[in-house]
Amino acid sequence: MKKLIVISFIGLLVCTGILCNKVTVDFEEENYDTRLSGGAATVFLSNGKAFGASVPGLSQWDSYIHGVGDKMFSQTFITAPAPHFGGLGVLYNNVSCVSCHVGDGKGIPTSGLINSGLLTRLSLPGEGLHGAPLDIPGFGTQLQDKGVSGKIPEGKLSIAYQDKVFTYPDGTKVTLRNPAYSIINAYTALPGNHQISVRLGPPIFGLGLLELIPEQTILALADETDRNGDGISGRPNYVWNAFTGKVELGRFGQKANNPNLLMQVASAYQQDMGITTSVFPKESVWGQPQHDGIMGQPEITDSMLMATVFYIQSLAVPARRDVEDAQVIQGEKLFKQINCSGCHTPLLKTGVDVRLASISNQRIQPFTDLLLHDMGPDLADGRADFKASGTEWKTPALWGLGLLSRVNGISAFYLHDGRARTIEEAILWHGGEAERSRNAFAALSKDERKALLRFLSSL
Ligand code: HEC
Ligand code: HEC
Ligand SMILES: [Ca+2]
Ligand SMILES: [Ca+2]
Ligand SMILES: [Ca+2]
Repeated sequence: MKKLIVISFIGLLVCTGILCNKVTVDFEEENYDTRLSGGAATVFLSNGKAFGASVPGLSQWDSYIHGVGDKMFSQTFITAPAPHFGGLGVLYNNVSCVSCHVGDGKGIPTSGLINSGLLTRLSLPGEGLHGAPLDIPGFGTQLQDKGVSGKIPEGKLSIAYQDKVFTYPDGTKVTLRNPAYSIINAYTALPGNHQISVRLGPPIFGLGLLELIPEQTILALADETDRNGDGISGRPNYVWNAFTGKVELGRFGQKANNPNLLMQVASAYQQDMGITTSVFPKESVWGQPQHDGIMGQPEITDSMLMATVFYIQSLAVPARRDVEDAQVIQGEKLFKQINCSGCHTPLLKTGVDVRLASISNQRIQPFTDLLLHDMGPDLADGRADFKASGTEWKTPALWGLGLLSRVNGISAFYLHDGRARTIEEAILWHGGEAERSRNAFAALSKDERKALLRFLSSL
């Protein structure tokens, strides 16, 4: 616990900007190497391991901790009692972090299978404690679809995809798959008014950099009343931090529903795998019939938890490729011209992390504003998450986009629930605040669309 406090104190210094404010660094925009997506935290890898490299320049000690975290991330946990890596369940969604974040990239959207990278958030309409989604009695706010031997899962997600054809103004057709979700085999009755949000595990590299973007930078990108009239009105989420006991800016999770990596990782252990920590010492099934009501020791130690957090903080970003290709350069211009960049912010600067020079003060190209946007009815899950409404999603980072399928070895899946099978499909789903951009994309010539897609694949 002591270690945790020291580390989070350092984190607090960083997050409150005490350090960030004092440091001003001038970035040279001319002659900058545009391949450096993560600044000094960039690695030149474009193979299946492109998301799994540590940031350059780690000390020997930091490399050691990164390695411990790497083990924690890829470790398959088993049922307690076990001498090592026990504690899985009582109920859980998967047996390891890596099974939902394959190769530190995305998960694979299947239901129920062992490699399913999907999870289903649940709630009742209204607000729970501290503005969180409201628990469903007997289920909590996440559906655990697997259980250890002798325990019954809370239920299973059923997915039915239906084809939906999009026709470009030039007559070209693209078939999208529209998902319909429901929960089947619930272990006890689910209230009729329950809400569900199905989400696919996103990539986890480069997140140390995103955690370091000064809060003022993110807030400055928000335009809640759309003063500049471009149809885009991003706004921040504010969420509960159970560790500090405060409401803080949300950054992680697909609705920016988590304030920092410590909270994100500790809740993943608890909710996704059934592993308790000192941050969340109660099992996810606490208070449900299948729990014995006994709160034991945390199932992993603080140093194991912090190593997992550090592992994620110190994962590098893969460099861009083909940046001098004429088609890629044309695509980049179009990306700005049709205002994709209105949400997918190309360039940001990080603040200071006193432990890690290579992620501090970096010029990065994440292509996200970390803000919430109304994406229209077709993408809506209808479930609020703190300040995020049922139609809002956080802009995802686009770095590494062209490498996703190489990393998971199967195929890449896009959008919050993996419904899109290509980057083009993902764009065509954009609605709401992104409708103008989507329409402008559809109105481009075939060659221009190709150029834009080529640019996105170079990220
Ligand atoms: C069952 C699949 C699953 C498992 C297991 C899982 N995750 Fe995730 N992870 C997700 C999903 C889905 C999200 C998005 C959650 C949301 O939007 O609320 C996510 C989000 C994250 C994020 C935030 C990413 C971002 O860009 O906002 C991090 C970091 C993360 N997980 C780390 C972990 C760690 C560490 C573990 C193991 C302790 C783990 N995950 C286990 C599915 C999973
Ligand atoms: C109003 C803000 C906004 C605009 C404008 C916008 N996007 Fe997005 N984009 C988002 C959000 C939010 C998501 C996530 C939606 C979801 O998961 O349901 C997203 C998702 C994506 C994805 C999928 C990423 C992944 O890993 O799954 C791609 C690719 C993408 N956008 C490209 C573009 C392009 C190209 C344009 C311009 C034609 C564009 N976006 C315009 C907000 C925006
Ligand atoms: Ca457990
Ligand atoms: Ca549950
Ligand atoms: Ca605006």
